[in-house]
Amino acid sequence: MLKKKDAYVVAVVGATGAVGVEMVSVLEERNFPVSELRLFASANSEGKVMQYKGKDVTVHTLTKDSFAGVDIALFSAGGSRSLEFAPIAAAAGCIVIDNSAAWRMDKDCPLVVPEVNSHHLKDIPKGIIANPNCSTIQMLVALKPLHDAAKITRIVVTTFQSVSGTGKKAMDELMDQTVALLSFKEPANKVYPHRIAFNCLPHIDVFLDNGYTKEEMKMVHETHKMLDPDIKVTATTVRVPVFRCHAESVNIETEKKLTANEARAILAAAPGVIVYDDPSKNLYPLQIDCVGKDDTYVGRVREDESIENGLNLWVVSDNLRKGAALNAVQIAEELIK
Ligand code: L14
Repeated sequence: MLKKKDAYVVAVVGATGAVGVEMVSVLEERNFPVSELRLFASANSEGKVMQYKGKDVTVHTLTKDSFAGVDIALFSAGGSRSLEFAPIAAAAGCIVIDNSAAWRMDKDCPLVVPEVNSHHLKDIPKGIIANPNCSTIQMLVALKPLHDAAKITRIVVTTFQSVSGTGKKAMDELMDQTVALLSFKEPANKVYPHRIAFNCLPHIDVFLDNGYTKEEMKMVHETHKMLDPDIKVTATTVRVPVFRCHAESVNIETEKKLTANEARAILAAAPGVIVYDDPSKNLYPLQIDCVGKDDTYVGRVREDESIENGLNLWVVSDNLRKGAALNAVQIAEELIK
């Protein structure tokens, strides 16, 4: 679908957002072959100037005519904008890689983590590829090699998600509330329904009729679409007062027995995974240490002694990098291979 070229016209839609900014820097860092970078955002960002490879690039208002001549469009501008503009971009001839939840469960849109299911990129009927949910991405980067080795039958996951997933306003809210509380002032909350500073909220995205949140059900449905529809998955997603990086407590049950040592060896050899696990030295992955990192870090690997074949893992990754911008750029890299 994508014509091979020496370099591509790349658009970033939602360029001024937390993920958009990261997309621009990941394109630069990885030296993606860009012949021209076009940045789009909503009207309030019109005329803003961003930097790419030492040059100024002006941000323009997204319109229906923004996509003429664009080869690859990376979208991170929210679900409703993706629903409206991704088909317009695809009709103009570009391949869309969309970071929102809008197209993920569309059977004609591949949902891809390159380490897990890059083969799903063979067929892109709508010209739209979906970038999975941040929490699902890092969980599957860690679980794919274990599934290949021992066949996972059930996953029980609890997430500890940073506020940057919600965007810059939420990062400001955590900062402002923390400053207010430490200054003996009353903190205001606008972004979340409750205070996030010094608190955890068992609530990410909206509640559904089954009592789960949409974020929790994304982890179920996206795991089925990308890894294996037969795995039983249940999730609890929790917002924690951390700025960046998500952590996850993941319990798996497998068909074949894996010892903790075997699991660590499999993970150490897996693409995109770093095992960081030495309890004798208090070593385990921490959200504050994974900021800006590309890999998914796994620690606290141990056998679940309550069942025959089970493991517990602690999985940490940067939600704005592997959970969003980096994974999107890696999909683009797969397309031009
Ligand atoms: O990509 O942390 O579906 O509030 C939507 C909720 C990303 C994270 C998605 C959050 C998520 C976001």
